[in-house]
Amino acid sequence: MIRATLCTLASAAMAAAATKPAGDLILWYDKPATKWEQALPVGNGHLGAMVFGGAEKERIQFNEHTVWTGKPRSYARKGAVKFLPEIRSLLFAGKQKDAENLAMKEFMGDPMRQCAYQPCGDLLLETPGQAKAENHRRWLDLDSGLAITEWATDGTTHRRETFASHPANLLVTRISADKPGKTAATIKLGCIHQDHTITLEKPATLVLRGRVQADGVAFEARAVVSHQGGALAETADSIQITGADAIEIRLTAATNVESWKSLAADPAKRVAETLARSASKSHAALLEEHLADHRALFRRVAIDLGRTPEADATTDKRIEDFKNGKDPQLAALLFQYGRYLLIGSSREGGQPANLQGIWNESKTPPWDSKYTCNINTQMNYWPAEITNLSECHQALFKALEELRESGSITAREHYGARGWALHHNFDLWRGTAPINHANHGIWISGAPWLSLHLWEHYLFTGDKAFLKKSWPVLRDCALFFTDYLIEDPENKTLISGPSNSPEQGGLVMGPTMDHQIIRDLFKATRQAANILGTEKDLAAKLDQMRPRIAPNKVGKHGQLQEWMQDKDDPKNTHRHVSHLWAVYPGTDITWRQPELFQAARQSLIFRGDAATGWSMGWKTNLWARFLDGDHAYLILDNLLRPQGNKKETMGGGGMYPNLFDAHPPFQIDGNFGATAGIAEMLLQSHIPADNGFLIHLLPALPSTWPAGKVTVLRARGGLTVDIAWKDGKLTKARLTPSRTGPIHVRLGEKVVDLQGEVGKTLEFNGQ
Ligand code: FUC
Repeated sequence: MIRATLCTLASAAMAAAATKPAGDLILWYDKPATKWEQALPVGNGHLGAMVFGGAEKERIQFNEHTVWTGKPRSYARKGAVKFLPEIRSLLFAGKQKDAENLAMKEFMGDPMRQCAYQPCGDLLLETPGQAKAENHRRWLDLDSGLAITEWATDGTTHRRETFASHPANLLVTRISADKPGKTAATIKLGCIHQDHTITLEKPATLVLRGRVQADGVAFEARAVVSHQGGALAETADSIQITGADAIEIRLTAATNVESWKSLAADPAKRVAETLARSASKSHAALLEEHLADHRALFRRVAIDLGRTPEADATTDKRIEDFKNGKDPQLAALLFQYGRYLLIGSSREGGQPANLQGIWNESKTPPWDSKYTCNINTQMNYWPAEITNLSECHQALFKALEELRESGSITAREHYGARGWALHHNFDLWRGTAPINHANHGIWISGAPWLSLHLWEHYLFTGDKAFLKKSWPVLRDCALFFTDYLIEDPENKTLISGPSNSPEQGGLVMGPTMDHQIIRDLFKATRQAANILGTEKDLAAKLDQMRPRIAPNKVGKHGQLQEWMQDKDDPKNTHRHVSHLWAVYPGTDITWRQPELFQAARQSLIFRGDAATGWSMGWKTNLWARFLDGDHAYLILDNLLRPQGNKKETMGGGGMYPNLFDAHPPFQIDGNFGATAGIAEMLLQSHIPADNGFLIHLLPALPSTWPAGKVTVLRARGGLTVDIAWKDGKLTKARLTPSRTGPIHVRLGEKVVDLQGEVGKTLEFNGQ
């Protein structure tokens, strides 16, 4: 009797709890979001939105990629170059503070701060009478790009679906129920910018017009409402639908930003054109178009790291429990989420993914939600090539063309040099001059590090037309350094400076990271010149300068030196691991140079495993390159902890409930770093091997993932690669080359040479 009662109670409780939606490529929750970091992101590279998923009240907070503070301007300080020789002399004389003081006075950008990415507005939905909603569940389906909320009231199940269509440039929300006539909502817009109006235009359209500041970015957003059945009523700023079968809202937004140089565009015209383009398309047709576009990118890669019943729990619970080591599918989900976020925040024709991708709800976001390029912007794009989203890289490449132009002024005014320069940040207005403070803002490797992304794209795709188009950016970047590098009076090597090892140690001459990057830049530019059959003189000059650049050095603690002097502190656990750039993402130090490789590894051990979000992203990749899968996994494990718990995450970094990476605060780079890191654990292709690259299969497989499968990754040399493994050993790899010739495959210590034929898939089982 008692037993029966307990069972009944238990099953009643189970019936009330929401059940997991179908599929494993989902983030799901059984409560609405109360905080932004619980809401679920959708995006199309132009518009981004965070869906809170409430029943009675819904908030869909949206962004448009060009809503920023400020306006077009140059940040270069005229005549700063006059002070360059003195800053260098002071640094050579060991007078760092004097050099920094002089630089603060005469060498920094004008102004010394850059602008901030801004929110656009809110789409607000109210459905009275839902306070007693049951079986509430909300989820994000990575495979379809749909954010869905479902709940039941009085026997009716209600459903809301939101997606961001790239082809239509629309944010589309559909509300429906499993019974006719039961769908109702009051629809409003909101905005936190002071200077805004919200009006109603017939038929059934809400219009938000606003300005970030008087002479700056102006924007318009329009929400067009339609309904099947029921009745419509309007007020001056809201639309009310009652008794309908379904409601659809199509929202788009645009600004007056014509380019980084002009505010001459007409937001109203843009919005009208966008809406008109799909006005005749049904909801089903819009959805179909969106799914085709999204899946063409997303479905290229599938990953299976194993599945346990833990994968049925809500995502926030899974993050809490990940430490138990029983939920490998969460790592696979994190991997795919990084790909999803890149598709959502970086599409051709849009701005590149910023510190928060495309999602931001604050007028004063952390670090302005701009582009910090002493690690963060680059990390955003680490997964782009290897995880088969090459097209998503294009938004960054467009920005590089623009930075080449704005950076040429900085090169001239600050360094008296040809080519272009970029310091540790840029913004919508393509600021390139040093900002914030001389002790970390004067860092010269923004341009070459980002330019190397062009070269990487070429290595992965083999696209010569692309290389030709990108050549001016690459060439001018190298040209800058032929003018900029200076001879070290002591040992006569060529060194960089004034610069810093991000973001510590202050202003110095010759930080190791700069030299590693410049060496790789010279090598890539030289090879590109060769491939394109152009600029022999420049190529010869690069050949001549490259060996003279200050080499990597091993210091007294067995570490790789971060600076010219052997002054590293083995107790330094700073989040930046800049001098390890040559191991990842660079290629200057590999296991083929055992002494330097060992020293770099020692440096990473000194830095420790505790870190902020992105730093863990970087360390995952580094341990993968050190061919230590278990250590790479350990870092990933730390990253997959609930954020804010210093003890568990060993540094405060981790994950928010919506699987957004926590620096903390939210910074998207850690998501991308984790995705790239998981890929790098399964496949590496950075080491040249006669006319191609060594394809290293399962280079850092952790013991926690004994069996699994990944399809279809990309490797340098234009290969696509599928890998399956069991009991920690390769069972089958499939390699499809884009050209005919030998393929060198490495598995464990063994290298096997296969003969590849263009477009023909080779199967390899390790023999
Ligand atoms: C760099 C990092 C910080 C932060 C900021 C956006 O300055 O050192 O940790 O990620 O970028």
